[in-house]
This record gives sequence, structure tokens and C-alpha cells, in this order.
Amino acid sequence: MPRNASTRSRDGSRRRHASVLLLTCAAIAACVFAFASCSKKSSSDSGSESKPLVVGFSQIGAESSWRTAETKSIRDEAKKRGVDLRLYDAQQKQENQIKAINSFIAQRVDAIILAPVVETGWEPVLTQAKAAGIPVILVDRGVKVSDDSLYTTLIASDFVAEGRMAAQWLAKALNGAGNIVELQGTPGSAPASDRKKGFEEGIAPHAGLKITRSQTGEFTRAKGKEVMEAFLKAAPGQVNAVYAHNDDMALGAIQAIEEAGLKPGTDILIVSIDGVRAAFEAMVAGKLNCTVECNPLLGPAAFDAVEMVLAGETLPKNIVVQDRVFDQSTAAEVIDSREY
Ligand code: GYE
Repeated sequence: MPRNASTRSRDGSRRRHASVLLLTCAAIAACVFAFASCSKKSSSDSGSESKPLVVGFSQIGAESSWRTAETKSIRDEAKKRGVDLRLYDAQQKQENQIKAINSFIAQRVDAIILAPVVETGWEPVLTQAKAAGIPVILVDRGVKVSDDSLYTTLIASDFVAEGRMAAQWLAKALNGAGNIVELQGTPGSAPASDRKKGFEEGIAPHAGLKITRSQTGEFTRAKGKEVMEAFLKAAPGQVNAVYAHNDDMALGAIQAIEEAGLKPGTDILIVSIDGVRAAFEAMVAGKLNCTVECNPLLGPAAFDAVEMVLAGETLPKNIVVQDRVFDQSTAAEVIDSREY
């Protein structure tokens, strides 16, 4: 074999070796890449650490300072836990909430947090979420469904108990007799029905206590004021107390009472529910008499529930938030410790 021929052939085999090596490396790299993307996909499917959890939150709106505090709590907690939160504000409309849930299902989120505006009409959309294998955590308001496996758990206050506590406080302050006007929350919502029910139960033993007028103020300050103005015009001098289903409506009523030339908190007693900062300020100023706390800081409990259900744990159907009663006797002392 001529010398240069053998050199050429050795060079040729070296080049062949090199290209085989290159191909092998490329193949290994491709496999590693494929494996990596494969394992990444499966980890995102199971919602494990490598990819953030994706959670859809269907919020009712921003009708009250309670709700603003709830939204903030859920946002802050999502951020703290590195959750990719998709928040939709439904502007008080159930149809918008249903659209949001359908969109969460299409996005294949890992879990859904729902604050339902009203109690009924959820079965079809919750059935779809269940069929897609997406757990739904209810926060702050309950729903009426025939099959409670359509949601994982409800994290909320006991609204009937809140109404009862408000009634007991007022019954004592009025000495068991007086005309009460009621400002109801959003019609068809769990807190409006249950706070009405609890209050009626609470005043029932006192024959001298009467609810003389009752109308919705939609949980807003503006509507609370408007309805209170109408109440005062309809029965001048005959209103002894106001029971408002939330603080915002009570604050609106306070304005209406002042504009009518009366002293809120003295001429007319006012009791409401939520315990937001502005209610404490109004108590310190002597204009609101009592507020029953309803804790809106549900973010930590909501995401605990999301993590637990995704880890395959069973949760109680109802996680009840504990609330307390505050009145003017302690308002100034506790106002600085209030978190919302
Ligand atoms: O009391 C009120 C609000 O659902 C518990 O909704 C919540 C209620 C809260 O807007 O202020």
C-alpha cells in the first residue's frame, strides 16, 4: 500500500471517528433535551415545584372595603408562594364569573378559587370543572348545589352567627324595644340571606323589637346612603336603629343620618358587620355603635387548601372563620391592631 494511501486512509478513519463522535454527542444532547422537556411537561402536569402552580381566582368585584382586603390577601399570598395567579373581576355579575371559570378550564389551571356572588346557578360550570379534574375552592360565600363533591371546601365565616351576634348586641342596647331598619346585602348572596336569618333569630325573643323596613343596599356605601335617605323620609322620627349587613352600607347610612340633621350613634343606633378600618374609625368618632368582625384575610387558608387538595389530601367541607364583636367600648384600644 503506497505510504500516502495509508496516511489518507488513517486520516479518513479519523475523520469518520470524529463525525461518529459528533453525531453521538448530538444524539445524546437531543435525548437529554427531549428528556428534560418531557420531564418538565410531566412536572407541570402534576403541578410540582419546577413550574409555578397556576390558580384562577374568580372574584366578585370591588363593592366594599372588605372585598378589596380579600383580593389583596389572595394576591399577596399568591406572590409569597410563587403562584401564577389569574384573577378575573366579575363586576358583580354571575355570568362573568361563569365565563371566567370556563376560561380557567380552557387554560388548564391547576386549581380554581371562587368567591360566588350568589348561591344558586353554579351546578353546570362546577360540573365542567370537576370533569376537567380541576379542584374548586370556595372562599367567603357559599353555594347551593345538590352534589357537594362539585367543590373541595368552603372557607367562610358563619353568617347566621354574625347576624345573631349583631341582634344580641342591639337588643341589649335598645333594652328590648325599638324600630329597626335593615340594609341588606346583594340579593341572593349567602351573606345577605344568612345575616338576615341570624338577625331575625336573634331579635325573636324580644317582642318589642321590630324590623320596620328592609331593603337591599347592595353592600355598597352609595346605595346604603340612598336607601337610608328613603327610609328616613318614609318614617321621620320613627327609626331607632339601623342593622346593615356590612360596614360600607352603615357608613353610607351614617352620612344620610347626618344630612337629615340627626346624630348617628346617638339618635339612631347603628350596628353592622365586617370590622373594616373605617368602621373602627366611625366607632371611635361615636358614629357607629357596633361591628361584628368578618375576616377577609383568606389568602393563606385558600392556598393551604389548594396545596392540600393537589397533594391528594382530603379537606373538611367547611372551614369556618372565627369572628368577634367590637363596639365603642374597645374600638380606640384595638384600632391600631386591625389588619384590614
Ligand atoms: O361582608 C361584604 C361584601 O361576602 C362576606 O361581601 C362577604 C361580604 C362582606 O362585599 O362587605
